[in-house]
Order: sequence, then structure tokens, then C-alpha cells
Amino acid sequence: GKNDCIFVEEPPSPPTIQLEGRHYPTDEWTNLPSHISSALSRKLHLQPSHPLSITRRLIESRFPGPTYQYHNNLSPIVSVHQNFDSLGFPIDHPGRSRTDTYYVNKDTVLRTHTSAHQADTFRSGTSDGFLISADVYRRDAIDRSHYPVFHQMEGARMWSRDGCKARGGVAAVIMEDIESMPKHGINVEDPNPPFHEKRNPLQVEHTPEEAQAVGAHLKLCLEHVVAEVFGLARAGAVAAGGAGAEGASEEPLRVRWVEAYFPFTSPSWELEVYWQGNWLELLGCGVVQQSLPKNAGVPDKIGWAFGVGLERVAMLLFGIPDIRLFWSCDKRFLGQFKKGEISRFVPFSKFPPCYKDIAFWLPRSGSSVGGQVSFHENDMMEIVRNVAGDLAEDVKLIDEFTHPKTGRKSLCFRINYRSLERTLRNDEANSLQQMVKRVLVEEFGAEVRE
Ligand code: FA5
Ligand code: MG
Repeated sequence: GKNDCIFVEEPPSPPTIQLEGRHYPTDEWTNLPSHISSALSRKLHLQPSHPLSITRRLIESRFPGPTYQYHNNLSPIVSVHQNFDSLGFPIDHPGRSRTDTYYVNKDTVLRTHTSAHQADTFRSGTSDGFLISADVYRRDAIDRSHYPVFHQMEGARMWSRDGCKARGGVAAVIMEDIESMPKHGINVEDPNPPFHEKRNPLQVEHTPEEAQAVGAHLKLCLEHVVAEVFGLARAGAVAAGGAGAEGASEEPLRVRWVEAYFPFTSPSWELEVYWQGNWLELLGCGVVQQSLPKNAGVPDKIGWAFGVGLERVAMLLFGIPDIRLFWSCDKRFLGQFKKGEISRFVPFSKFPPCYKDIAFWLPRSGSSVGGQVSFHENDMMEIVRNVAGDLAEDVKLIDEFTHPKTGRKSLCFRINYRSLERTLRNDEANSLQQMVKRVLVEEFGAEVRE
């Protein structure tokens, strides 16, 4: 009959997905591939001798209890409200799109940052500060410092205005605390004013003195973390001796603050360090938007928050050159680390790269193939991840142009295939490349240019 379906193009997506033992209904927002959901069970930040766990504990030791409470077991499956709305993300913020975020369904995502837990943790109001370490998930670039699953640590410190009244107010109490802190002895470039009317505004609820004190406390605490990380990394390199020590001590330490924007802090900054010839961003931070404590029922609190990438810190600490290594189950990797110890990572021999270019025409905009109307750079990243997994080291858009007559768009990507564990054969790389081509053609209506 008419409804008998003979040519089924794609298996129907299952009506539910099972994650951490619970069933979630799927819908047109669902975009969660199995190679991502399988990472949920890894919990690398909780494996005692894994470098991410060692890094987490090292940072925790700089933010001691009872002022700071630690949360290391919050589920990565959160509501859109927690991840975005509670933080004041505008409804059209690009971070909300399916090209950037893994959706379980229209109301549920894998958290894209640990800030997803800020509002709930402020509401619980059980301490002046907290640290939340967790796995986070993003559709993102592929290179040596970006991975679709990574780990963040959220930190926050709040003061009660009322509670500080008798001691001269919040700003005075914070300044006193700053003065009692030791010098860290590293040179940090910070050309930025404490706030800037246009670029990095003071909140209307804050006095200039309050914002300045909170910002200064925040920056000083984080500079101490970086100073300690560099000190330990250097000591580890020296202990290891040889080329590692030279390499680490010759690279001059450069650290800088840059102005930033987040919907949930103002003013805001990012901290960057110079690493392997580029500025590497370690963290984002700022003065907490007053709407958060207000909506959490603690309007009297004022303070700061930060979110640091644990892989990025661990790469500096241990000299780990590629973010994919954190996911390795190879004994040659895992066997090098011990709980509580900072050691220098000794790379297994570096295997040769295998570069493959792929150029293709996209279907004319507006035409729809397989329900896909547009092509985002992150779609390419996802295709390559699906096909090659950790055999893809780097994916770069190297050329892009629109044909002046036909209006069709052409893209060219360069993929570097390289295994961390062995030499990849050219025919293996070729067959991965063929599969990438096939997905582009079949799922995105692309026309490969030979
Ligand atoms: C955030 O995620 C904010 N939630 C940080 C924050 C918290 C700001 C609290 C203010 C107050 P951002 O997207 O910049 O910001 O990510 C924070 C850090 O995570 C980055 O600096 C970087 O160290 C790390 N990071 C981001 N994307 C990746 C990735 N794909 N792979 C590895 N690390 C990443
Ligand atoms: Mg950032």
C-alpha cells in the first residue's frame, strides 16, 4: 500500500535516549552522538592518579574549606534553564544553538560549562564560596587544545554586605584580606582598568569601591594559582632533567589579563598564558551579576566567580602536548602519573602527521538535504569526530569562497590525521578521508571537488 515504506533512508531516531540510567524523550533538538554520550561515564576528574584529578586537587588546595565547599559529582545532564536562562543568556545567544551545544532534547542539554550550577549553588547558600569540578560538553573546534568533552572548575566567593557592616563594609573587608595575602612574585600583564563604562561596565548595584575590591581579590587569587602551577611545572621539568628541563625553563613565563564578556559577570576578564608560541586561554571570570544572588534568594551577597579549563592547566603542569591524551587508556600515558605528584610527561615517540585536504561545494542556500539547511564549521568537526575519533589531531578551514555567478559556496578543510599511539598507515587515513567525503555528500548534499 501507499504507506509501505520500502526505501528507508535513515533508521528512525529512538524515541528515548538512556543516560545515566534514565530515559529522556528525544525530539527535533536531539543531536547527541554516541561517541559523546559514552564519555559521561569516564569521570576523569575523579580518577585519583589521572592528571586532571591531580590538577583539580592542586587548585582546590589553594581554596580551602570551610570558606570553600567542593562539589565534584553534579550530573552533566542539566536543563536549558540551568545552563543558559538562569545565567541571563539572551534568547538569541549563539551558545544556545544546536551547532554549539549537545541537546538531549529541547529542554535538556549536556552542560556546556560548570556555570550551569551557579544559581543552584548560590541558592543552597551553605558556604561563602565553592568549587565545582566537572565534565562539560561542546561542539567545538578540533585542535591540540580543544576537545568536545573537557573539564572545568567553577569557583565563587561571596561576601555578605550586612555581615561586613561592622568592619567598614564589603570593600574594606576584602581589601584587608588582599593585604594579608602573600606576594606571588610573577609578573602579570594587566593594562585593564578595574571597570570601563562601555567595554566592561560597573553594575548599577555596585559601588566603584566594591567592584574594584572584588575584582582585585579575584585576580590575585587566580594569579596565585598560576604562579604555583608554573613553579611546580618548572620543578617537575628540572627533576626530569634533560631536554624537558631546558625547554620548560627557556620559555619565558608570560601571563596577561584581557577584558572579556559573559552574561553573568561584569566586569569580566580572561587569563591567558603564552604556550608553544600562542596565547592560551586558561579561564574566564568576573564580578557576579547581582541578578544571580538576587534570584537565588541571597540578594545581600556580592562576589566573584571564575571558570577554569582543567585540561589547559594540566597541559602546563605536566607538559602534556595534546588534549586528546587525557582520554588515553594507554598504560604508556596513565602509567606516568601518580596521585599528588607533579611529574614531567615523557611523550611516546611522536608519530608522523598525515595531512588530507577536502574541498566541496555546498548546496545552494535554501535548499534542504536530509533536513539540513545550512552548514556550520562545527558540523565539519562533528563529522570528522564521528568518523576518525581521536585519530584526528587538527581540522582547519583553509579556504572559503562564494562563486560570483552561481552564488554557491565552496569550502576547503585540511585534516591532520595522526594517532598518539602508533604510526597511521596512509591507506587508513585515505579510508577515513573517503568516509568523511561520503558523509558530506550523503548527509549535507555537498559536491566534492576533485
Ligand atoms: C566559560 O565557560 C564561563 N562559564 C567561565 C566563567 C565562569 C566566566 C564564571 C565568568 C564566571 P569559556 O567558554 O571561556 O568560559 O571557557 C572557560 C575555559 O574553558 C576556557 O578559558 C578554556 O580554558 C576552557 N575551554 C573552553 N573550551 C574548551 C575546549 N573545547 N576544550 C578544552 N578547554 C576548553
Ligand atoms: Mg573564553
